Amino acid sequence: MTVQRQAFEKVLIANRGEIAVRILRALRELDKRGAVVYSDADRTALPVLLADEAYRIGPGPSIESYLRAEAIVELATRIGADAIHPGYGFLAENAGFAELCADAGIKFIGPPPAAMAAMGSKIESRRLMLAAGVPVVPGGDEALESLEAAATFAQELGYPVMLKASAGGGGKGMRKVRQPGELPAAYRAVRSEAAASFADDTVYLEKLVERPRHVEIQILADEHGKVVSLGERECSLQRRHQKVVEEAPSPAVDRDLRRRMGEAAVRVAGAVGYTNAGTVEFLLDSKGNFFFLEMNTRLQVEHPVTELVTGVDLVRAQIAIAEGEPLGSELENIEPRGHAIEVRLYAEDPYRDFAPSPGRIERLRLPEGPGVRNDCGVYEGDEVTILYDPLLAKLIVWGANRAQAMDRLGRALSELRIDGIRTTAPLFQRLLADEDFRHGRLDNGMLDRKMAAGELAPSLTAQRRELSAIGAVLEHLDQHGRQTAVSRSHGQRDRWREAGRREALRGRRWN
Ligand code: MV4
Repeated sequence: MTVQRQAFEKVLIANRGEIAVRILRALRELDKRGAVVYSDADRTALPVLLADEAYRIGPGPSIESYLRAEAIVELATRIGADAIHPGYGFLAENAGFAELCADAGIKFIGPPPAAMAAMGSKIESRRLMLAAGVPVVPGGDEALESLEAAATFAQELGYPVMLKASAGGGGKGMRKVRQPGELPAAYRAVRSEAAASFADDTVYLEKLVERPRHVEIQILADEHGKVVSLGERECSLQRRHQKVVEEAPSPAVDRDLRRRMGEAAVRVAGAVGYTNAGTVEFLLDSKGNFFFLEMNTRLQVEHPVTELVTGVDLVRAQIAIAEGEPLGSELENIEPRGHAIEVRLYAEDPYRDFAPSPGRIERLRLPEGPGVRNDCGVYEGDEVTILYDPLLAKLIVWGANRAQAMDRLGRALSELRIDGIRTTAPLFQRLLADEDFRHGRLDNGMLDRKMAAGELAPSLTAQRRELSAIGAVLEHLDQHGRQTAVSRSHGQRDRWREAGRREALRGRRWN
């Protein structure tokens, strides 16, 4: 294998928000120039302020800006960038974009286009995994051409089953089928959904795995044929396929299971000629059986929890791999040290069905101190638009064990302050008080169930505190109106107390 070795001097980041900031930080540490693209809506966004160079790429809507593959590659050529980092989302898993980069002589910091394409068809990737000796959910490895074929095969597999679109992924285009009577409607629904969403209506069947965990393995693969596993992340706390909390290691994975899942993930990467950073998703059932689901051919949002328990800087590793560096032997057989938890701060109101909450961030105070990391893409005074993914920031904590990590998270959340917009922050204090979460009893439907049951609703004390804060301000206004002379002679302590009351009203903290 001949590998191109090239030290990058300038890297263009084809992304925005917290991940653009994360990549800029890695480049700065490596003494490389970091350039970003930005849309009109992001003219004054944090990555633009932090970058060495910033270039307008188009109007606000991502289809006219961050998704303009050709314009971004042309820009990279024009500014003399050696490589493009796609981050996650946007063009990160677009094999055509990776090809455009290659054609222009720009290194795409990610896997080869063929490895990305191999993971596109679920039926195809299932066959590949079976051949590579990687466990997949029992099911069919051929397209179902008719409802009759589906019914026959479902009977053979045994109900309940999961009907899936071959071109699907990330939760789109699938239906649980518990009994034969439900099959016709599910069959029609998945086929038409798949045709509409993916322009490919191929469907297949799997045995339904009940209340599984989502456990994924982080791998790194260099361009010299070496692949290593950096262990797992537990990502079962999701809301409608949107992850909300991730942790490493998984409370359900011991050393032996970690080794077996790691070996399977390494075989997955080998089977498709993978290079760079990637994630292999598995379903883990209640008996400790794991099954390959899909591979994410990009850096993931939740990569920091792996960084905190392994000490490996994944973005730095991605850049080194793309430069042609071989992976060192220190990356073999890494065991997690301590425990890390990430919570995602979305500009959404968790108590209004996660409705978007755009607006101006009036105040932003991020927690600090031992074991606390903020990957934040916004600043105080920033405007949050509804044009893009609502992820504002990630709060990640590390502790010597899971209990200490939870204590840290609670302490960090008590320091966190975001005013002006609603965020998912209040949810996490409630989650920390939940017995199932505390004991690590998680599955991929748990968050939806608990939200629906109102188990994570704001506590009575939190609601009472909000009301009493409002009351305190009303009382203050009343006093202030009648006793101007007295309030002018207020001491320092009183001014602090008044300021606190005002903030309490503005902040509307539920925690
Ligand atoms: C499943 C499953 C249960 N049984 N397949 C959801 C996303 C897509 N990658 C596959 N998914 C699932 N496939 C069988 N045979 C349950 C899910 C699933 C899920 C998986 C991972 C994380 C969250 C999830 C939420 C609901 C359903």
